[in-house]
Amino acid sequence: MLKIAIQKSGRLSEGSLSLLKDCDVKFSKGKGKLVTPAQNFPAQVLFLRDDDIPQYVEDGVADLGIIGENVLLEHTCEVDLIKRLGFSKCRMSLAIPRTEAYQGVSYFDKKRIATSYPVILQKFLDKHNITAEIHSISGSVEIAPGIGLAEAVMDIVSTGSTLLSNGLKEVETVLKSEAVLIGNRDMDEKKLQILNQLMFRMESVLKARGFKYVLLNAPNKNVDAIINLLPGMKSPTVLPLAEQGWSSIHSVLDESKFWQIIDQLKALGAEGILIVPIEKMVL
Ligand code: PRT
Ligand code: ZN
Repeated sequence: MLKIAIQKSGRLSEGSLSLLKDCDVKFSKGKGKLVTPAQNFPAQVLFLRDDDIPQYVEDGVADLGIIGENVLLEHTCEVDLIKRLGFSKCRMSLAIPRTEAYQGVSYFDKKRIATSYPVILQKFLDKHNITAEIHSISGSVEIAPGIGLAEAVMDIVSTGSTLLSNGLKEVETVLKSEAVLIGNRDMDEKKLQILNQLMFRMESVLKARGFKYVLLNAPNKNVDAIINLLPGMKSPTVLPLAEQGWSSIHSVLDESKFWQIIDQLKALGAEGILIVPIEKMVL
């Protein structure tokens, strides 16, 4: 039985729940429940505060955990980073009042910086040979300059609107973060076997994200040119259409590339273009 800790409620919950669901690990998330067994996989899901997860995984209370990479780096715990999961992306940045002129990191020398992530900030300051006073506070970091507690902040930024509405501007990215899967270092053979099964599922789910299945019809004379635009997993499938001189082309495509090539596809006579989501991809 593998014990998987995920955030009870917050910015990681939805992504963690949908990843497990896409891996076909089914369980009911009853209100107020702290632990629930999976119905069709040898696992239990624990619902915890994200900050508690690294320690629980280190101690073996949970075998696996899903947390933000920022939390992992702040809590220097003895756990393994098994996989980056691609959701809950954000960055940790230094920000200063909008009206201040900024010429580089030396700005922070001798300044007071408020943050909830003193370990990460200290590492950044050391790397840049900056001596600053770190004010460790647990929430609402962005108000610190306004109330005279600090001259700068280091906080998590996603859209940037929190900084903006507090009269701050982002001046340095300290690190980029996303959800990560962490694991206990002493799992026994049985647990490692279940972990292998879960990783196989997770990798096929994560690989499929960001890719689409493309189907289109094209005149035969342009099939080669269109195939050149559509690098499939191996090579695209080309099938003759009932209509003479036309073919149907099927391929897998990086979603972000689709909008770059759509005009070229149309210029080559592609018609009836369908873009279909892929649930899992086993290579
Ligand atoms: O209750 P619990 O302790 O479990 O949750 P929490 O309140 O500590 O964490 P939560 O749910 O806020 O965030 C969990 C994780 O999500 C973080 O550790 C990050 O890895 C990731 N994440 C992604 C974010 C954001 N985006 C984010 N925007 N965490 C926090 N924010 C906050 C940020 O602190 C700031 O107040 O959102 C504000 C900035 O957002 P923008 O969009 O205005 O820039
Ligand atoms: Zn937290």
